[in-house]
Amino acid sequence: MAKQPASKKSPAKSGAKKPAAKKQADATAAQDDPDFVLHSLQEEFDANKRFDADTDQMMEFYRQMLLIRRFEEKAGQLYGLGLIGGFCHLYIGQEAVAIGLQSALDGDKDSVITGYRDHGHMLAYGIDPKVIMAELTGREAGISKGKGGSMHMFSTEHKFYGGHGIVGAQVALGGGLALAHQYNEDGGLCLAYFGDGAANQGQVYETFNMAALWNLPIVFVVEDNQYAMGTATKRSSAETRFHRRGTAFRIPGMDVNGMDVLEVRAAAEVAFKHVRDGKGPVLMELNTYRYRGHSMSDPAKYRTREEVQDQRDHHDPIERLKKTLIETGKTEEELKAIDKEIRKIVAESADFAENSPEPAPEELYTDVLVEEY
Ligand SMILES: Cc1ncc(C[n+]2csc(CCOP(=O)(O)OP(=O)(O)O)c2C)c(N)n1
Ligand SMILES: [Mg+2]
Repeated sequence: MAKQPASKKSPAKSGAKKPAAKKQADATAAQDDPDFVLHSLQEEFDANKRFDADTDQMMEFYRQMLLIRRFEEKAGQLYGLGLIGGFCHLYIGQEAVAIGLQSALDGDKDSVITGYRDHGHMLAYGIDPKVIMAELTGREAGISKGKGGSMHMFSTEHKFYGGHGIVGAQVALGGGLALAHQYNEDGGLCLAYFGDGAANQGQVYETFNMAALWNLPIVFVVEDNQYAMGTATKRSSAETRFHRRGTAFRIPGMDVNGMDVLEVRAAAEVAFKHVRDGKGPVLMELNTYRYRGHSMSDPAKYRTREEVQDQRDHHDPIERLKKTLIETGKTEEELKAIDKEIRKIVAESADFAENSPEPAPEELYTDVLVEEY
């Protein structure tokens, strides 16, 4: 089969201020490389699936995952008390994904975008839990001034671009962020998270095509938590091995246990290096599980209690790391002390949120448009 001439592979030709000509040529070279294999990254990852963390690093991962867990439990309570309005999607069970991946980012350069299940991704940046809880409860001190709520958190300071309620939309927007990284030559990559349900959206594949064609610096992450609302992946998806779905676009895939933070981090090292080396997008499938219902209003009757209990008992990411830490000489007491400290931080964030004022009514008219017309 004849290959496309190089010129046909170029992105938008005219309006581009700085056409990344060299990168385009590289992209074509990669596509024409007869040795290019879609599972090459998987093989590299399989050769060493455990990130070589020292005890301090593991303790930090433990702290961060526990912070997400306790924060989300508290958010669930506040929702029950009527202090959180609208929708609220908890991240309990999925903590190792955000921590394993985001701990490998370059905070000064890289961008992140996700869907509405976004509290954990914010906390993974080390953003103060107080401003996140204030956002959830719709307070002025919240990170989006209390106007975004649970689903629309945002921090340009951290290059965190939301927080999106339209399933799958963040993938196309992530493609745009990656194009900006390439265009501005800032050396950053975009980490675009989406769910197993979102993975069936058409715009995801349009983005895959353009990202591969233009060799964009983007890591696509499918957080396969086994359900899209009440529908199990096997009932909604013809191909549940999501990492294979980039094959048609020559995007290498990686299959990762999202319940093991050290495995997630090891996978991140391989994927991010590939993208940073200018070799184009990667598709990662992170196999995980959400313990709670889709949102706070979901009684989760579509699965058995035993199924959830089995995940908690045998696959919990925090318990898994705790076991490793104890094997390396940490004591139960030391780990309990961390939990106590985190519960205090979370309780303080809830107090702060409850005692903060709501935004003034005039705020309804701000932040609507970027500029005035
Ligand atoms: C375009 C669009 N269609 C439908 C919905 C309603 N909806 C909200 S979440 C959701 C399920 C998405 O599941 P998944 O992508 O697996 O993400 P998860 O909630 O499991 O994190 C649906 C269908 C929506 N918000 N946007
Ligand atoms: Mg899902």
